[in-house]
This record gives sequence, structure tokens and C-alpha cells, in this order.
Amino acid sequence: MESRKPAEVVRNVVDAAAEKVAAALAPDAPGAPGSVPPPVEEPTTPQEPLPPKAEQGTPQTRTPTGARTGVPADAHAQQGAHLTTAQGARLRDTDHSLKAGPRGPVLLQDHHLREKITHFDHERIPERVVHARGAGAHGVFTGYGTAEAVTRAGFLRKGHETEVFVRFSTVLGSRGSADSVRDTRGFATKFYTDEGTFDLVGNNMPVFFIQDAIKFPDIIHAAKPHPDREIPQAQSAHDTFWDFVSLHTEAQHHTMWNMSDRGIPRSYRTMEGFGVHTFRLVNAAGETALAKFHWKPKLGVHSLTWEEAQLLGGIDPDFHRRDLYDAIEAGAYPEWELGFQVFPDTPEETFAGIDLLDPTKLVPEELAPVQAVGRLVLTRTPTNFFAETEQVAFHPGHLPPGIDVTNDPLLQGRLFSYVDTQLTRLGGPNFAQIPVNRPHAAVNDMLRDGFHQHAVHAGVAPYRPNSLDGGNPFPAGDDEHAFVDVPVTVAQAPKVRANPASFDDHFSQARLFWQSMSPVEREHIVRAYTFELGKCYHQAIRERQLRCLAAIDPVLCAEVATGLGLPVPEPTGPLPEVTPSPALSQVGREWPADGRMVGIVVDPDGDLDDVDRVRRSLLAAGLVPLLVAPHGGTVGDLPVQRTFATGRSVEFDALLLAGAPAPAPDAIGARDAKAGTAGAVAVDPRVLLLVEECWRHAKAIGAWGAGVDVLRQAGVADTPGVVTATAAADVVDTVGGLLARHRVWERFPARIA
Ligand code: HDE
Repeated sequence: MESRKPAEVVRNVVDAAAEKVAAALAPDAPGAPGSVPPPVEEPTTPQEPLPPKAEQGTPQTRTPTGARTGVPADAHAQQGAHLTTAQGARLRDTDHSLKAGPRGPVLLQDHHLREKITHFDHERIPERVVHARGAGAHGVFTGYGTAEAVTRAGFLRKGHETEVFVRFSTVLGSRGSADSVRDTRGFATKFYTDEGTFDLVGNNMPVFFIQDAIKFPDIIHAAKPHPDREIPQAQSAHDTFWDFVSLHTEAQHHTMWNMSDRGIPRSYRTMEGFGVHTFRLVNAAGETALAKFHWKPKLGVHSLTWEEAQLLGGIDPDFHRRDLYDAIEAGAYPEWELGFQVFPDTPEETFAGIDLLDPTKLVPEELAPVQAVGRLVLTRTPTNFFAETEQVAFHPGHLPPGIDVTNDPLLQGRLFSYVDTQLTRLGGPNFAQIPVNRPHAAVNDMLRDGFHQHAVHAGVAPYRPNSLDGGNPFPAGDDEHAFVDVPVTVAQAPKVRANPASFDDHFSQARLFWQSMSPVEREHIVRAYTFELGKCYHQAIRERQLRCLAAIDPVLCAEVATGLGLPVPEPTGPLPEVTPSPALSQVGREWPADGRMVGIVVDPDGDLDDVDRVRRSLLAAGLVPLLVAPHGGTVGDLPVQRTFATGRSVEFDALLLAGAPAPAPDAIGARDAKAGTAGAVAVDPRVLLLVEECWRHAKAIGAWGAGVDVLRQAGVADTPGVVTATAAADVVDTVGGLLARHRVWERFPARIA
């Protein structure tokens, strides 16, 4: 990407997409490591480092103070054909330490040994105290120009392109935890704008557990593993979490979002994003408005089922990061629109009776529509996880002119916290000079020295006023892109540790959310509460949380109480009247199916020409076909991406059966529980498991020819979302239509109206 204009980047992205379709026809499915297939024998002829993979990007080669260098992107990477020390001295051996004779002892003078081991000993930095588990990607944001009336921020200008780096994350788990756990997801975007970096550090849920930053350590200590045994990892299904949220009831609304399908996204590509807080916008005339930020995914909002999420924890704990990287590699670039909900900037800072400074409240889209202001496309995976994804440092206070903060007490605390944490995590105050954090705007800041200083600052007067450096740097005027601190009037009030009275309503929006869900989503919420509370040891905590549910909805409360085998508590007062917000439901709409994974079960003795045609038509439609066969390598000329032993239903969005493969030699029940009872059936038992699980998870299933027999043997023929036809093309068409609805919802009985 280095030294290319964003427009050129986008053009190349389009070209690359075409190339990718062609490449996808080649043997390797997305995800193969390395840019060149390795030889069987160890290479011995010195050669320059191999280039990165085609879909990988790196941070631009900017100087620590933001200037373009014109140096190619691989300047960040290793140079030359030979092994060297960190100082560039070539080495002839890195396999043996320097010893006094072949039998030792090892000599202290061995600089290479000490350098290698010492550096290795210091390879880790502290993981993020929250959001430790994440995955990132580079991309481009293009403004629509529709926000000009409300903000002067230049990156939103019509057609203006800005490079971005996005990091998605879970909140609770450690760096090595599973992607599919039930949790909130982080959605943090660094816009390298030419007016200074803008970090939109949001989540995939529009509300937060707490109203005041001073409670952040409390909620996180409650939600993280218990301090004595350090279990459970990466989840809220334990006593300390429910102890806290049932006592600190402002957490109830966010907790319901976590218990809903939003807590287990299908993919980062199918998540909405929210800035959560209300921000203050200021336009060129100095007029202000209040706004909430939304990311709307092009593919719609979709989730896993709870059983899929649990299976994935074992089968593919990297499911979300793999999905992100593979989609980019396959040319199915993840895409979102940025949108604003805009409100008048009144002294009360409320809208339709909702306190805009309370981060436990959302504003229904039906009351304030989300207006699209630009488009984000992720086009490049990182070249190096540590350098980019691990070292990227976000901060909600990194704002461009035209966007300012409000007095939301949660946001105010965050403004302090993010620099503070980087000082420890990234080892000093100069973290903005790490390549992925370098601004793309000119920097002249008078900050000096400190650990890991990369800038060679000139001049003798890093202070103002000065005459020795000619007065430089000079303050900028409003018409010179200066940041605007909006002069908001602060009300005359006593200094108190207290919240406004409007913050006392903890249940009405949890009820609004519940009332806005479809029956199947309500069923999932009930099961999530029942599972999580069922994992708690203490009945007092379950009873207390049931009291909170009674204050939200009697049906919800009764269902969960029944599952827990506990009496249903009475609500302590009348339930608030709420108007449901259909926009909060994920069910009932259709979305593009780009980049969805379709498994094709192949019988090596079946009609492989038909399989090839299906595969090509799926690729042409922007889907990712994965051939699932009894063995690896190829069947006929077709590359196999999954075998009956390695493929599992959870990674497919739909399944096609192109044959009825007989049990393969490795389908031996005694050796692998997944193999079931080999010999009892005519079809490989792992194929039957695949069909059964895809059916249970409400995925579209299609079959033609001998494949139809498999449906019969699995007992799913002639049920909703199971498609058969004589011609494979007809099956593929119908399955494509079903994918647009994400799941075959009819398969879930709608018990809770
Ligand atoms: Fe964060 N949060 N947070 N947070 N947060 C961090 O910063 C913090 C909050 C969010 O991918 C930390 O660099 C406080 C709300 C994301 O690198 C830390 C409070 C929202 C990420 C921190 C909040 C977020 C973080 C940990 C209460 C949604 C990951 C490491 C006042 C709007 C960013 C780090 C990434 C990360 C503090 C509340 C989102 C410790 C004190 C609300 C997406 O600084």
C-alpha cells in the first residue's frame, strides 16, 4: 500500500478481487501460510526474503512525525539474504552456542547466544487488561459528504478517502482464548485522517454495563475469572459476574444484549458497531449537534447458534479471526456503512425523553434514523500480528476537528484511561511512533525524549513562546484545521459524587429490547440466562437475578425460573410501557450472501464435472465453496479443502451433497467418537453427522442425484430448508436464496410469543 494514493488502493482492490476469483480456482483455499508454496527439500541457495502474501498490507512507512517517506512498505521488514545480529553483522551459525570444546562449557562471550535468548525472553508485552483477544485488518474509508451540515471533519467530505486500521476483539478472554465465546465484541477503528488520527473505539452493542467510569474496575473484576482458581476463562457464566450485575442493576440492559444472539456473532463481518456514547459535532459555522455513531454491516447482522459457539470453542477457537482473514484473501471484502443518529444540542442533552449522557440507554432507530455518512472496506490483512494488531493503540480522545466529547461520565473516564494503559503496555510515552500508530498528518508536538524515542527532533526550543526556533510551532486558527473545544456552558451545581435522577431507570430499556425480539430470539435469550445462571453455584445469586428479570418481563422471568427450578418472583412495581424497536431484531430480512462458506460433500466415484460446475458458479456468485471429501489432495482434478475427518458443520453456512460417499477406511468408531458407528450405514457416518448438525443449526441443505439418499438416511428429507432437484444448478439457486435469510428459522419452534 505504501506511497500509493487511496484511490489507487481501491482500484487495486477491485483488480485484486478479480485475481482472487481466479486464484480461488487454484488448489489452495484461503488460509494457506506463506506467499510461495514450500519445496520438500530445505532451500540452501541464499535469496532475499520472500514477499508478503498478496492480501497482506502493512502500516505506511511514515516518519515518527507523520511525513511520507516514499520508502517501500517492505522497509519495515527484514532485509538481505543472510542471517545477521540485530546490529547487522552476518552470522555463520545459529544452531550451536560457542563452547570451550564440543563438550562445553558454554562461553559467556557468545554475544549471538545472549542476544538471541535475551530478546526471546522479552518477546511478550502485557496483554490488554480488557479486549486482549483480537484480530485486525487494514482498509479504506470513503466519505459520502452527507455529514457536512453537522461536522467540519474533513475525512467525511464527499469522495475523500482515508486509510484505516480496524481491530475487533472480545472483552473478557485472555489473548489465547476462543473467539466464539458469549461476550461483547470490541469494534475499534483508527482513521489516519489528514487532520490527525481519529479513533472510534466502539463495541458491537450500543449500551454499556455502567454509567460512570469509576465502576469499570468493578464490572471487569466481576466478569474476569475468579481470582482464586482463575476460572472460568472468557465468559460471564459464573457467580461473580451475576453477583455484580444483579446488585448493580444499571448493568441489566447490557447484560440482556450479551444474553441475546448479539453475544455470539457469526462473524466480525456480520456485526454492527456502535460508538455507545453521545458525541458533540461542530460544523464549519461553529454550530453544534449531538450524535451517536453506528457501523452497519453490508452483510447484515447475523449470529451463531449457542451450540455452534460451544462446538467452535473446541473445533476452531480462531473462527472469527480466520473468517476475517480468509474473507479478505478470497476477495470478499468486509464492508460497513458509518451512520450518525443526530440530535439537537439542547441544554438538557435529552432526545424523546432519553438522557443522551446515559451510556446504558440507546435511542431507537425508529425515533432517530441512522443517516449514512461513509463507507468502510477492509482490504488487507496484517503482515505481522504483533507489530500491527497487538501494538495498535486506540484512544477515544483521538478526535479530529469537528468531533468533540460530551459529559457522559463513562466517556470522561475513558479519556484518562487509554493513554495510561499504553504507558505500561507499550513501554513508555512514545507509542504513537510505532508504525501502526503513526499519524498520517504532520506532527509538531513539543513532546520530547522518553523510552523508545524514534524521532530525531531538531531545534533548541521545544517550548512556547520562543524566538530561538523562529516561534515554531505556531497555534492554528479555526480556518487552519484546528481542533475545536466546544465552549459548552457548565451548569452551576455543587461538587458531588452523584448521578442525575434520569440515570435511575435501569429496566425500561432492557424491557424495550426484550419486547423488540422475535419469538426465536426470545427463546435464545431465555436459554442463555438459564445456562449462565445454571452455572452459578449460589442460589441467592440466581434468586436475585430472577428478581431483576421480574422487573423486565414476567414471561422471561417465568421461563428462566422454570429452567432453574426456582419460584417465580413477583415484580415489585408496575412494568414500564415501552414501544418495541423492530430495528433491534436480526430476524426477518434478507442480506447479500457474499463470502459465505458452502461445504460440498463429494463422492470420488460420483459426477465430478457437476461438482466443478457448482463450485465455479458459487465462486462467481461471491461465495466460498469448500470441497469435503473422504481424503485430502484432489478428487479427479478438483482440490479438496476439507476431509470427513477435518470438516465440521460449524464452519459452513450451507451444505450441498453431491453424492453419497460410502464409509472411508478411517471412519472407525472405536478410534474417533466423531466417526460414529461405521459399517452400520451405507454412507460415511461423518457425513451423516455433518448433515444432522447443519440441520440442527438451521442451515440450508441441498442435494441432487445420490446426495438425496443421504438426506433420507439422516432423517431430514422433505423438511424446511432442505432442497432437492434433479439439476444441481436448481439446488444451488434455491440454497443461495435461503442463505440471504441467514438461517432456516422455521426449523426453530416458536414457543415464546
Ligand atoms: Fe475500553 N479500554 N474502557 N471501552 N475499550 C480498553 O485500552 C476503559 C469502554 C473498548 O482493540 C483498554 O488499549 C475504561 C466502553 C475497546 O485495542 C483500557 C472504560 C467501550 C477496546 C480501557 C472503558 C470500550 C478497549 C484496554 C470505562 C465501548 C479495545 C487496553 C470508562 C464504547 C481497543 C487498551 C483495541 C480497550 C479502558 C469502557 C471499548 C484499559 C476505563 C464503554 C473496543 O484503556
